Amino acid sequence: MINQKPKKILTLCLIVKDTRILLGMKKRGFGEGRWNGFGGKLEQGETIDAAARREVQEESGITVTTMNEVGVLDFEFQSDPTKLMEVHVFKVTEFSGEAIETEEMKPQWFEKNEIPYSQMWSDDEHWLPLLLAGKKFKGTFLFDRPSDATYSAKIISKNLVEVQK
Ligand code: 8OG
Repeated sequence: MINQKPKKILTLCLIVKDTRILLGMKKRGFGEGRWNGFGGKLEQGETIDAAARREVQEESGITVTTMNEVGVLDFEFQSDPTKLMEVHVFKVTEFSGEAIETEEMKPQWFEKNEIPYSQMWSDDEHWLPLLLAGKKFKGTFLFDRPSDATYSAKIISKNLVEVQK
């Protein structure tokens, strides 16, 4: 039996307004030093939707009004085949409040054509353009090993497809 650990479910929300997207610089923990959307793990008994809204609030100060799930990404790691992550990606299109810096994240608005891909997770340049183009997708990325503050995981293989719903 190879996959003994349960799949870890995570959320990731991208807030998009007109020509811009809000990203946060992760100040600590997993993903530190990279720009990313807002999200994280589910709390005990929490739905994926509720977890996504809570994480946006906690990490950016923004309250989500309208969001849609646009993608599901599976992440696998060659260094640890039992580590499986399933990230539910949401596009937030209506919200209230202003982005504020929190303990975890420093938010900043970027023009859609000036996204700092070189300071983001290596998979983002593949699927984020689909999100910005209004597409839905699902994908699997196999990385060499998990990223940390000094190492950016390399993609060994990927399978990313657009889906209709
Ligand atoms: O709770 P924590 O901060 O550890 O959650 C990790 C966040 O990072 C969560 O929102 C999911 C997100 N995330 C990954 N992997 C990747 C990835 O490859 N790309 C992007 N953009 N986000 C990721 O866990």
